[in-house]
Amino acid sequence: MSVEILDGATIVNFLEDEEAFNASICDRFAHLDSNNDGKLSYEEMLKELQGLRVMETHFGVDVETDPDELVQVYDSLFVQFDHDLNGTVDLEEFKAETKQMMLAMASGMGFLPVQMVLEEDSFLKKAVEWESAKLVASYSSYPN
Ligand SMILES: [Ca+2]
Ligand SMILES: [Ca+2]
Repeated sequence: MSVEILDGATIVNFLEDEEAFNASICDRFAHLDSNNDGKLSYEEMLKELQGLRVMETHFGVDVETDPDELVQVYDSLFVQFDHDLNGTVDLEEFKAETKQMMLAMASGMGFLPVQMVLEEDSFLKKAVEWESAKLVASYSSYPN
């Protein structure tokens, strides 16, 4: 966990860099796919879904702590990812839905920088790292 400052533009720029975004999606997918069958089951997705709930909490969305309600929330989040409703989430579905969620989050944040606590391997953390790597690259390209 670390505390970072980011705004909507950080996320959008990261999403627009296909190469960087695809690489982080593949990383994350492989990390979640614990039995390496190329698909994410509900159990494998649970870790990611719980992370998404954490993010929503940061954005001040009402959080239901009733365990039954929570199961329903995870179910509906899973179905949101599982576009063809075959019970598993493949890489394409994971990528498409993650992108949607990130865009929704970015437009919710707007252009006012916010301070957030980020998990080490989360997408937001990757977006922040990506941005600072790009800044360093642009500084070092200035003539001395
Ligand atoms: Ca799997
Ligand atoms: Ca599916």
